[in-house]
Amino acid sequence: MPSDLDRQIYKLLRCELITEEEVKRLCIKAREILIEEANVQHVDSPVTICGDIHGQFWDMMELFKVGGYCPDTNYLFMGDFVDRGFYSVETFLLLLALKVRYPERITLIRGNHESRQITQVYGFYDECQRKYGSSNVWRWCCEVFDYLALGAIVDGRVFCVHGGLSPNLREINQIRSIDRKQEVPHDGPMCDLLWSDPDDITGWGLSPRGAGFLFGSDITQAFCHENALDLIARAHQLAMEGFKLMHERRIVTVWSAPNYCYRCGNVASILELDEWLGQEYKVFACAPSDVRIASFYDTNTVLWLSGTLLSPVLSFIQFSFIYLVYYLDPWMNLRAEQSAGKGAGLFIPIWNSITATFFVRAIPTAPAGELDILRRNDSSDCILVNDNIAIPVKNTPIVCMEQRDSLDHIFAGVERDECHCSTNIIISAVC
Ligand SMILES: [Mn+2]
Repeated sequence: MPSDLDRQIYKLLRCELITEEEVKRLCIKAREILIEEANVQHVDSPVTICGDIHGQFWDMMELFKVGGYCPDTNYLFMGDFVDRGFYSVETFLLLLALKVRYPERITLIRGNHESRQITQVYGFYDECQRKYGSSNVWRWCCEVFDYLALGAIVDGRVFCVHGGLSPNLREINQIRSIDRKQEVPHDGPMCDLLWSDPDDITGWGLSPRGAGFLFGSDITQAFCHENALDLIARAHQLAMEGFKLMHERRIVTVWSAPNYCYRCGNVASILELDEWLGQEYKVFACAPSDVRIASFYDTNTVLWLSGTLLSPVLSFIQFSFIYLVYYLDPWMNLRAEQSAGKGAGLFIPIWNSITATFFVRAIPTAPAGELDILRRNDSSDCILVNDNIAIPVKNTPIVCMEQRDSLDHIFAGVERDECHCSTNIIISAVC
């Protein structure tokens, strides 16, 4: 007989929600486990190290396909489980359920997005509201965030952290004295560990993120020497090839969100450390024929679609707007993130509601002959417009398919499921 927890894991593996009551119990249980962990948790090899996931649930399923399933494979996730993607709730709850079920097999450390302030701006808060109708789930998850470890060390030789180093921390031992059970502070060593980035500079530099620091090769070398480390593994920065070695291969960025934000066109990777700490990077692409969602677009506004067709003139204006928004939006978000650092205020929510309004309204005006239906496991049907932008049916999310083809070229040798697309289905068939 599977336990309640196993049943919840099966549900979450299918990307289905568990009840609010179950979330509450799961979070309490997770906190009991996490509170026992050290600020820098000791982990034994072999272990598979993963970077940012950002709520891209189906892409995380790709990760498990490539890396093996928990508990057969030991995992270390370096934070940023939530925000931006469309399935932050399912993603984080699944990882948390696995943590409670197999506490020795999976290690979760905190990213800068595991914070009350950041999740209110970048999507997790809204997603909890939308999926549960209240902010309870968000609140309980944030309480769990406060207990996540700040780093981990594999066999005493590989230091893992979400962001990077801090000018206030010369030794790993100093991290142990931090009181981590709090919201991520705006500055200080705890903040730096979650926000800093390696860079091609000497010494320390100001971070354009507005939090944490930039640090050069000399800093990395000194830290590794001082703490007898082979390698620092960190996440936090998009790497188009999935990972990026820097500072004479002493530090690596591991990035595990393929086609980040459903539009960046990057591949992702995981780092497998064997018993002898040998490194193998496994690269993977986004989930095939999955719903590629722009998290920014509130899917509820899509519901108006059924039955609504606009006048031809209005249609033309709006259809032009869609392209404007489509190309401006990634740039705007990037700009916002760069200048955001510790809280972007109202900028992103306002921009998102503008884009949501126009993006969604413009879509049904596409010529009917160019619409295809994309199907995935019955659960997420959507319509492709010009092979480029897709809109949902039945309240599934908006998708951008643009990078699909280019990725297919890169991964010609990699086995992938086929998209099942039927052609030329007119819009009336799906409304
Ligand atoms: Mn990050």
